[in-house]
Amino acid sequence: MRPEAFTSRLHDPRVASLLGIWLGVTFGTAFVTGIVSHFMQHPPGWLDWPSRPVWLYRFTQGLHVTSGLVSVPLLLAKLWTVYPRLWEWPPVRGVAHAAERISVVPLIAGAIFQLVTGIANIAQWYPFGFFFTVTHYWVAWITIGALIVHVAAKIAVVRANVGRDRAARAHLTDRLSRPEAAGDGLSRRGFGLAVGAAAGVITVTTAGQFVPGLGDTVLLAPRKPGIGPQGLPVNRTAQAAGVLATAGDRSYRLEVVGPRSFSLSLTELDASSVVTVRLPITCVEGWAADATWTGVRLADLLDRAGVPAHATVRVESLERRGGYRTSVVRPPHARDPKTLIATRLGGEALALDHGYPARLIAPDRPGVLQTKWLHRVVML
Ligand SMILES: Nc1nc2c(c(=O)[nH]1)N[C@H]1C(S)=C(S)[C@@H](COP(=O)(O)O)O[C@H]1N2
Ligand SMILES: [Mo]
Repeated sequence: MRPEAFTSRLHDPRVASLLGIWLGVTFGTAFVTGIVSHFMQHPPGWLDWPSRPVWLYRFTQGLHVTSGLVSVPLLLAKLWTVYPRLWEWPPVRGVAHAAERISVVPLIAGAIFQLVTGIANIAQWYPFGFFFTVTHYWVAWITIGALIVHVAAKIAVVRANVGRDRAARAHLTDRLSRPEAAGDGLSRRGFGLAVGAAAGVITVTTAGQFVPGLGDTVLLAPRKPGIGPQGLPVNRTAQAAGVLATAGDRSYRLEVVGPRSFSLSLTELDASSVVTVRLPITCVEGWAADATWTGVRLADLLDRAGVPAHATVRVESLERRGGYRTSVVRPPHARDPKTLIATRLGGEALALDHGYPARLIAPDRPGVLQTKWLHRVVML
């Protein structure tokens, strides 16, 4: 376990520093975009997310998932590069050194946890007993806190390692293994190319799920834009949501509850002044798919019910259980002329799995808030 025992040239401080910089970029991106996604789904009282630009959430969430996936080869490479450090001797050289070493534990544990749970969520695989979004959110804070401590502790070392000043590098006591020339196995350049190629392949085969027109390159994602009923993926089917009987019921009516409540049958809804808009569904799992929706403007229904312009409303599904059976719509979205209670998709009646008889579709909004199988709109 002495440093001489690790003969690979890749246990090298410059390699570790370069990987560290890239990981800082990808984890920083995933953190910021993750916070955006969290506060879009759970906005504090003082915050009204804008409903424009239409593509904003598609962009931030696509970046979130892509930066997380690209972190996988980077993190594995980094852990390989630095693992001889585990056997560093003496294990601690004072308080600052001890603090720096201990901060690496939540950093590594948190980073691995975030990547594993994020990928499990994309695969809709929940072997763990906790609720994904809440845990993923809180562990993000722990991980980013540990990352900031780590960057603060290492910034001087990284500067010296990647800078042009060779003298500065020579002064470093921060050696991972024997000095340069020594070592065997893969060269540093070969390693860099391999890690870069892995990151590149992951980007190309997953980013197409949110970049318009690149759907055909999506080889690694479990759901692909363009594939599914009416050319659109489905996350929760009507059967899974337990709405097969209620959604198909001919006595269906949409209730609008406000100062002047009223209700409409599906025929009446279709006969109202309908408009057609092109908007994406943007799932938190990273896929986005454009579609053409036809329906009544939510704002028109709210006006008719006498709901004031500054009011917040809630849309409610026929679904009886499930975390996404209702969603809150604040004024920027409720009053946006592109926000519809849609009854048609691509010119046809909505498929049962896409929310027949009626669903919400709004611009710049996470998929989890695009509630399907609507039966009530309530002023809060
Ligand atoms: N009632 C209800 N609506 C829902 C959901 C749900 O589970 N229940 N899932 C949401 C999620 S996570 C997404 S991504 C979109 C997907 O819409 P689609 O299945 O029509 O593509 O529906 C949303 N609407
Ligand atoms: Mo979703």
